Amino acid sequence: MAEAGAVELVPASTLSTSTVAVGDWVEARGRVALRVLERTSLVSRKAAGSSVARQVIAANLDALFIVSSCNADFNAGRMERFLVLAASAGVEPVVVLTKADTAADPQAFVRQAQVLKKGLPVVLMDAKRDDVRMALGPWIGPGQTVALLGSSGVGKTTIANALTGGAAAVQDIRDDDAKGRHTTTGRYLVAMSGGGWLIDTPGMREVQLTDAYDGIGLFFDDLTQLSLTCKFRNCRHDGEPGCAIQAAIASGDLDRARLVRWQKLLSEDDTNTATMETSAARAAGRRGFPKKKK
Ligand SMILES: Nc1nc2c(ncn2[C@@H]2O[C@H](COP(=O)(O)OP(=O)(O)OP(=O)(O)O)[C@@H](O)[C@H]2O)c(=O)[nH]1
Ligand SMILES: [Mg+2]
Repeated sequence: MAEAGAVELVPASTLSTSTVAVGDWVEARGRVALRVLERTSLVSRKAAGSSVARQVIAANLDALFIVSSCNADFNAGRMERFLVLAASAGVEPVVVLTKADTAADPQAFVRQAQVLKKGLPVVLMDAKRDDVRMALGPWIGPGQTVALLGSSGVGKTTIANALTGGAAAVQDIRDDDAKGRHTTTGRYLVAMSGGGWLIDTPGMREVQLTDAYDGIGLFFDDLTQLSLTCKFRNCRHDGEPGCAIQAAIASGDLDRARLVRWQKLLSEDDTNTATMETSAARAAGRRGFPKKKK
């Protein structure tokens, strides 16, 4: 995308297309893309399935719209993973709850999302009928780049169409379990009608973390801080004396389920990051690079 509109570029021989992500800005001469400009943010996850690769989702985002509908799709654990992805990338998260028109008590979903993090913006809407541009106004506009993430069928493309004036395909979800049909199949960037850029993405079934230690620490900053006051530095918060986390649970200040989720994400991130480092080292060894010292 250039000042004059969409331009099709060819990569220079020195530019590997595998290093370019949706949302990247490139320096171009004529129709030749020379290099990727420095990114302000990069949202990524562990690629789905058993692969040990990291999948880049989008570059240079200012805000991430984490979309869920007010029905069986809503899942606090999955939402928390999206929130950690945003924290890892230093991108502002916004929870967008669609299909308010179909729920008996939509505010119950708002409350469940709000407790995930103090001060988290949560926007409730009927994406088909409400003024979506007004509802998301604080995060969109000239110079802003935003992306929509969430499961299939939650209304990401419905929101994208409202913000861009486009008519990308949307499709009904299944009646029995509210699951979508994976209508959007690629990530793409479009100009928003009021300025700024929007990235729509295909529905994600699974969000596995990798290299997200800092993001988990930021998202669970209250637990991170509290654990620093445990008697033992290597406290596992599992019955050791002087454990500040267990004390907070006992006094009702901390929900035990949140501790379990924090530990689960840390352990998953640790395993995935270690596996990825090992496979990168192996690949480097195969290419004849020196192996990492143990
Ligand atoms: N009633 C109601 N229906 C909605 C709302 N938002 C989206 N829908 C409908 O939900 C269905 C799925 O919407 P999409 O926008 O295709 O969902 P998506 O998240 O882009 O799905 P994938 O592309 O498969 O990831 C469509 O039939 C939409 O018309 C809403 O707020 N209320
Ligand atoms: Mg879609």
